Amino acid sequence: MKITDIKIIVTAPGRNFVTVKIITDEGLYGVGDATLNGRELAVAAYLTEHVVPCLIGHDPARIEDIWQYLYKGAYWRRGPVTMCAIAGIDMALWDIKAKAANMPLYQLLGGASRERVLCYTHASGADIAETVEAVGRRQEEGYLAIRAQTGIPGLPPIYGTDKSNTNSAAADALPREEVWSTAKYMNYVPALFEELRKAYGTELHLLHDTHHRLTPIEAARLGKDLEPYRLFWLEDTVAAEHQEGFRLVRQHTTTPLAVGEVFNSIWDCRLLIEEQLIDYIRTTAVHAGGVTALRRIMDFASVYNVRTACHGAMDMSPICLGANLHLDLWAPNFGIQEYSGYTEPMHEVFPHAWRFADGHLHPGDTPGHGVDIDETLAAKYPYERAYLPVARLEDGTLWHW
Ligand code: GCO
Ligand code: MG
Repeated sequence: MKITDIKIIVTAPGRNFVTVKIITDEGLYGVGDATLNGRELAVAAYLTEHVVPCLIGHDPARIEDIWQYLYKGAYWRRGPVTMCAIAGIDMALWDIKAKAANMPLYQLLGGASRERVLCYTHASGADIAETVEAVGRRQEEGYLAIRAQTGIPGLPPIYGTDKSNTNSAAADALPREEVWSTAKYMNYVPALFEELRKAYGTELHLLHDTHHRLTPIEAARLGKDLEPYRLFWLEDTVAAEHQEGFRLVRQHTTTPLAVGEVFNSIWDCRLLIEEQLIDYIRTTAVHAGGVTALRRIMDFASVYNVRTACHGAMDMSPICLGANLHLDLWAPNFGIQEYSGYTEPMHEVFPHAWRFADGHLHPGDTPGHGVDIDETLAAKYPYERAYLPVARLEDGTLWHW
């Protein structure tokens, strides 16, 4: 089999997605997600200009060799743009291999280790009362694990609580700015979890994301303050590049810790996993170099009893979610899968075999990873420049978002 063509498809059915479609001389094709939120066209150009010409005529079965060729062969390693580009190609190649074998991808990885995949979704509100209600609505939809984020009275909407978050494209020509106060946040947020436990009891899994905004000592204190409410995890406490910072957080709290959604390679996870400073690793197929690389991270984590928790917000396309779900079904050290859901046009542009029921996901049994792209429909949603927001402290200092 030979690769005859590779299309890079950019579409915005509510937000921008970059999709790789690899076509072969035997009529089989595969698709992969290469979306990097807010920097989509950088990845599309990387692929079109630098990657696609190298792969025409190659054997799509040689996934590992192509991965190494794109990683080592570029000389410039890692980084989100490079790793998303490699991921798009890699997911499409695994899709082709599994279709050629007439098997769902999880069978090629070693088969299912479980019947279904536990997922968590998002709930948020402007204040504690609104957030408590939002969590209740999600629970009624069947979710068993819910990430709760609350706005802080007196401050404009903050991370995870601004409803326009889903797409800052049309409304804002430039990044929206949010205001952040660590002190106000840390005084307010423990009461949210106290109220959630009062309202819904101890069985519901509750998660919380601080989006890299705390210092290690602040994170340690928040972890301690939240201990009575038995969180499933506290996510992204400190800036992700500051891996040593987790030593201090870990020494002080028994609240489980998760991190890694902005990591791009196994090297970014190494210290945290080797020293068992975290409980969950959040790398995801699109940002960490595809199925080949994510499987390696999952295996490495399994050696240290760190569990998987793939990033699965709406800015990863349904193709990335599909690839993650095959890995989730297989991984012996699976923990949980994030699933924030998609809008109707997104479901239509990316028809998929994966399905949600009773708080769980399943990748489906269609050969390949089971997700496709409807190119005719995709063409109806042209790219629109969009940015993630930025955060500033009350005095104007730029902060982590
Ligand atoms: C999460 C993330 C997202 C990110 C978004 C960035 O835990 O799902 O923090 O909300 O902010 O994916 O593109
Ligand atoms: Mg997060």
